[in-house]
Amino acid sequence: MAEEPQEDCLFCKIVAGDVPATVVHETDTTLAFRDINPQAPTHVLVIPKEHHPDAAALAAAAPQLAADVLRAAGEVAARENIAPPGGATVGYRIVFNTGAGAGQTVWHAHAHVLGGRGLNWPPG
Ligand code: IU
Repeated sequence: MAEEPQEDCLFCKIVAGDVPATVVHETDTTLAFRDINPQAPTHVLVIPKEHHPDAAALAAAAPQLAADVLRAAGEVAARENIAPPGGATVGYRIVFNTGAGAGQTVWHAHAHVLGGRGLNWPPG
């Protein structure tokens, strides 16, 4: 089910162009921009342009759109030169923090694409 832009949603405002962001990739349905507080040399957020509150809600309501976000995340990784193949040090992480206890602070579904350094497991 399509959701309307939410007036109080930061990422809806970025989609609308009302809040600036450093956009690195855009498709008809997704937008990718650099995180303002990067946790790795590459830290890009990929969002559906349509408002969904988190990744699970997105996948349940709009599975094709969820797939669009994942495909865009892969395209961002390729552009940022963090995608395999490229040797043992190349790789990236796609993270959907879901719920406050997992660190979600913006209630518009978004994939973090992180790479450009070694990434430990398990995550914190
Ligand atoms: P989270 O998974 O909901 O915690 O991710 C939200 C991210 O949005 C977080 O990494 C912030 O640094 C980032 N962010 C941003 O890029 N631009 C902003 O204006 C704000 C947050 I507020």
